[in-house]
Amino acid sequence: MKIGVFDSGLGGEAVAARLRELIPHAAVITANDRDHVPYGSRSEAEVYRLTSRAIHPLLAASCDVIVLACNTATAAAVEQLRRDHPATPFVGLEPMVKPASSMTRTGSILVCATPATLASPRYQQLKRHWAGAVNVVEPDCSDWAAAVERGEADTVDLESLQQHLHRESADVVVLACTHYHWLKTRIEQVAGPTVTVLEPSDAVAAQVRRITDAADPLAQPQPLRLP
Ligand code: DGN
Repeated sequence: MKIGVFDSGLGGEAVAARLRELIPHAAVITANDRDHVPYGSRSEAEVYRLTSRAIHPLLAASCDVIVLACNTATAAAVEQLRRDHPATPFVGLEPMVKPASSMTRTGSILVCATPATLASPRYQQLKRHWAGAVNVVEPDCSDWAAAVERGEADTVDLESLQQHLHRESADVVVLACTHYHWLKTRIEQVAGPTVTVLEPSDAVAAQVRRITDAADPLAQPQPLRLP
C-alpha cells in the first residue's frame, strides 16, 4: 500500500509524518515543489499547473492514494486532478470550518490560511454552508508560509493574531495551511488554554485509512492509532 503526499514545501512533511505514525503498514512517499513555493499568492490556474506537474513522481510510483497536503492546491486543483486521473483517489485538505463552527462557544472563530485559499470559491462555499451565524475572522497570514520555508517560524509575529483573538473573543483557531503546523505550539501559547487550535492531520489520516482499507479488503484490519 503506497500513499503519496504532495505539498508545495514543508507543510506536507508534517502530514506525512502523521500518516506514518497512524498508518504504519503503508509506505508514505512525498513530493514537493520547492522551486515554486510558496503557492499561497499565485493564481488558481498557476497552482493547478504547478501541482499537476509536481505530482508526476507520485503517479509514476503508482500510489494507491494521493494526499494534496496543501489547502491552497486543494482549493485550486483537486477537482480537476480527479478528472485528469480518474483511477487515482485524491484526498484534499479543506479548512476545518465545520468542526470549528460547531465547537465555538463564543460564536467567533479565526481561520488562518493563505490568500489563495481564502479567495477560492471552495472556501467561500464552505464558509457559506457551515459557518451560518458564526463570526469568521481571517487574519493576515500571508508571510507565514515563506517564513516557515526559510526555517524562521520562530520569527513570525503573532501579535495581530493575538489582537484578533482578544477583540473578537474567538475561541477556536483553524490552521488551514499545512505550513502553519510549525507554528502550532507558539499559537497555542499565545492563544491560551481557553482557545482550541485545530489542524487536519488526524482527520486526513482517518480518510486515507478508509480508502486504503477499501482498496485492500484482505489486509488484516489494524486499529487506527490515535493518541
Ligand atoms: N502548505 C500550503 C497550504 O496548505 O496552503 C501552501 C503554502 C504555500 O505554498 N503558501
